[in-house]
Amino acid sequence: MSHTNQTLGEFIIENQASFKYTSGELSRLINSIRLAAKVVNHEVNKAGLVDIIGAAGDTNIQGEDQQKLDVYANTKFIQTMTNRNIVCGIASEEEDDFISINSQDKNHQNKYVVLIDPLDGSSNIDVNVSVGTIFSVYRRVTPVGTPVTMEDFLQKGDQQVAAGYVIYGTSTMLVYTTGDGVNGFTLNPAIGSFYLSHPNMQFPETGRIYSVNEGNYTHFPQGIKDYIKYCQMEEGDRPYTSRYIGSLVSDFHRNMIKGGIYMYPKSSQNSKGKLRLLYECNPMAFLAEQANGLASDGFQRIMEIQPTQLHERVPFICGSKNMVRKAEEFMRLAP
Ligand code: AHM
Ligand code: MG
Repeated sequence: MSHTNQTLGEFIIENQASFKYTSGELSRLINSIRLAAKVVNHEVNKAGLVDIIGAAGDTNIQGEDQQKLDVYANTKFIQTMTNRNIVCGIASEEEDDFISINSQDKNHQNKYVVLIDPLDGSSNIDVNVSVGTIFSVYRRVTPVGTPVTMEDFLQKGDQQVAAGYVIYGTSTMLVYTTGDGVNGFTLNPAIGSFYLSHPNMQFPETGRIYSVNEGNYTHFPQGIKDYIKYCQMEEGDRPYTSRYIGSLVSDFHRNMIKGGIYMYPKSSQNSKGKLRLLYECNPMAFLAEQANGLASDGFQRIMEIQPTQLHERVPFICGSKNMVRKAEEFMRLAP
């Protein structure tokens, strides 16, 4: 079948045999994410029309204001996966603790846990800028049929079996990997189906875009300051161009297509940076590596970091191989 008219549903069925474990459970899981993505997309698209934008009046565990759509997306993704009896545990940016899902049905004792940022970049919602959902999937390490424990969630990124994001942008896309490359599907809103529009996505080895919040420049480590100056220097294919949306999914998506580097370094105010290892950096790192890119904390592969807490943060440098390697060189010289 030509990829131009292949739907996500068809793609999942056709590729099920290539998954490492072929019980169909992972396929059902991706399918439930696809469904929740459509529901959230419908809500995000009308955010400007109805009284749903604005803070929900609550704060999450990190003390940030929750937007109404964050709460909505969180509920929808959790509901969809819980009602369909698809996973044994869920951790979310919007939930203080992980959720354990205990099936009484012996035939439905699930193996997978999902970690999710239901609506990343949500400070952009009020101004009609693209936001996204990020997800990461692991096989549980504790025995099937018992309640999940923290151990099931605190796995290194290189243990992920699937990861992806939904970008609610000028068009809505679902981009994911199961460890066999990265494929992107675009939603046809008239029909309500995702179609394979970006098969086998790859970061160009070198790009010309750097994405970083330069407002924090004075607080960055010297290595990052030096790398930014290098990007701005007139030499060879430089100066590079600067693009920063402030919405990780959108910045990553653009860089993957055009070639570039995204950085959220540590700073003198924040020794671990801002982004969360488990449901922001690890899934993006898995996608990046599957798309010929790299993801690093400046010194080591993101996916080799042993997590110790559900909501821990980590400095994040991700994108085209040659650019990430160059940034690491600068970091080694001036950490
Ligand atoms: P959020 O999870 O609270 O939405 O924060 C994550 C977002 C990323 O999408 C984005 O890249 C980053 O925060 C932007 O942060 P800043 O505004 O500090 O540049
Ligand atoms: Mg987030």
